[in-house]
Amino acid sequence: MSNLLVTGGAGFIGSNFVHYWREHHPRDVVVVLDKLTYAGNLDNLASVNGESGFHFVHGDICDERLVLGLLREHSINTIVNFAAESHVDRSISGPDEFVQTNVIGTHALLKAARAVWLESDPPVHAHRFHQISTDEVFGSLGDSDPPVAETARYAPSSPYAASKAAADHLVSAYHRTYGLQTTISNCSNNFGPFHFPEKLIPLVIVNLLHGRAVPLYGDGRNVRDWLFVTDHCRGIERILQHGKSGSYYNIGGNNEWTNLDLVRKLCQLMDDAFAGDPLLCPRFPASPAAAGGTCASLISFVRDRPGHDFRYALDFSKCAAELDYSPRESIGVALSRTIQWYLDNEQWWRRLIDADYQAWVEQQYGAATRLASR
Ligand code: NAD
Ligand code: TDX
Repeated sequence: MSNLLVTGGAGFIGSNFVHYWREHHPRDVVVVLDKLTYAGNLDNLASVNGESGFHFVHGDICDERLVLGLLREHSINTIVNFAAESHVDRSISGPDEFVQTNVIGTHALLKAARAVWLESDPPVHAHRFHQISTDEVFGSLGDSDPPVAETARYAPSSPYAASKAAADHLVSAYHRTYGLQTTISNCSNNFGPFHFPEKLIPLVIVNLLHGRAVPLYGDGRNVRDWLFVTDHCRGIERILQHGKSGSYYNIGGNNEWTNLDLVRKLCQLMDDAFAGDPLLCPRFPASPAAAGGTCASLISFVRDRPGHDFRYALDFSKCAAELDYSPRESIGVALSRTIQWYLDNEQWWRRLIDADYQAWVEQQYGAATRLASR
């Protein structure tokens, strides 16, 4: 039995992980520590909040004393660190918070873990610090480059990626220098329920429903590898259970798409959803699909993201061989399920489309891309 501290557990992947873990390990204790930034949302945890064995703590990972107290109070033996500023575009317009949370915050967690697990009397021998990292730390690939393995050099492009790379180096240093038991996973672009609608897939879904332009950066030829969030959670579970301390593991999706092809696929799936459900037309009358048109008419090319990485792709053969990991979800089915989740949970994303957020999106990409509100 484990007692987990899940930092950033009210965000997109963290909350999916909490649900996954509670379902598969119901006897474990799960403590979520989350600052509830714009990206953190207690609604994501509504179905578990108040249950026995689950605790939510509103706080900052940079607060080392708070973390020390939580590790002791709940006899935590596993930390899974999802907490981060996670949006590349925001890191370009304001990098400071990325350094603060992603670097200083991870270091505060490491210091607390070292104090409680290694320096207390008696030390906690069976412990694990797991860091959630990203494919972005490896930098951009060309069209014909092979997918990157764990041994590839870190070459981050954006302030976001650089802050994640710095955090990973600190985690690795705490393993080599102090003997902290650590693992790091680098994963591809996730998608699925509870994804904040500033990231490509949920932004496209919400804009299509409102007849708003879908902004594709540059020529739309950049490539991302897509991973359904539940596959990611299963990969993390394997690493926590069987991963070797001090190791890095790639969790890939084997699902490379150009942004343009992915958005076209989403448009097609949305057209199909409207064709199959007459109730969607009165709910979302501004969508082109409501008037028998096609959602693809909303695709619009906008100025490129500065330093936009061309392609990411992960070689996850180590995870497959050592941990028997492979992604299970097919992209078509998983995208349809994701669209359906957004259709079924309109209240969830409506609340997020507030004035502050709209102002930020508009400032970044122009009025045409602004999300609609009621
Ligand atoms: P997210 O932005 O949806 O969630 C981040 C969460 O961290 C939020 O709940 C936020 O409130 C919380 N948080 C932020 N600063 C905090 C602080 N100082 N103290 C405590 N909590 C804080 O992010 P996500 O997409 O769920 O990503 C989770 C992790 O996975 C991140 O570390 C990210 O770098 C990594 N990752 C994400 C993807 C992806 O496709 N989304 C891919 C690879 C890696
Ligand atoms: O409006 C958009 N238009 C567009 O063309 C947005 C939001 C994105 N894009 C492009 C940029 C990327 O090539 O789509 C691709 C995906 O963009 P994001 O959803 O912003 O994700 P990305 O920048 O690839 O980073 C994501 O995956 C790696 C997560 O946000 C990171 O946290 C993670 O580390």
